[in-house]
Amino acid sequence: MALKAVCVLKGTGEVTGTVFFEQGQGDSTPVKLTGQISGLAPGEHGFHVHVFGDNTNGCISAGPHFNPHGKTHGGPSDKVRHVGDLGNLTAGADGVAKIEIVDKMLTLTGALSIIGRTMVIHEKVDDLGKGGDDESLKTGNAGSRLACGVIGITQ
Ligand SMILES: [Cu+2]
Ligand SMILES: [Zn+2]
Repeated sequence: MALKAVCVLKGTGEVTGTVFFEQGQGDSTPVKLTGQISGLAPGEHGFHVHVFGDNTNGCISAGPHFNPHGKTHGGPSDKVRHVGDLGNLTAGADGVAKIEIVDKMLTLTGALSIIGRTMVIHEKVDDLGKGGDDESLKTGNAGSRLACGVIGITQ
């Protein structure tokens, strides 16, 4: 039986979205993400799992990128990356970004499960750790947090 999770993203502006997660048996199976985010400026926007499932003071309470292995920031296909690093979503002229991601590092089960943590969509493009400054190796210089939501279990 597949494990399933869902995340509804909201912020202080017009950006909203829903992300669906699915994973087959075993925590080494990739996680598939689908869904969409709307209300974005056209172009690329950093998209990550942040460590805390806490939105008490808005998306900022979610803390930094989920990084249980103490690595530097990277892109989803890099060996050295935060577990939460999912790169960028690309919004079209209509402001909608479709999500079609398969990620080998995320898991919905075990000690490093992302359930109870927060998905964040950012204002700017994530430079995937290649920006050449300190901030690039922490956040990818992706700017402010437009919308976020806690990842929860669904049926
Ligand atoms: Cu982020
Ligand atoms: Zn990161």
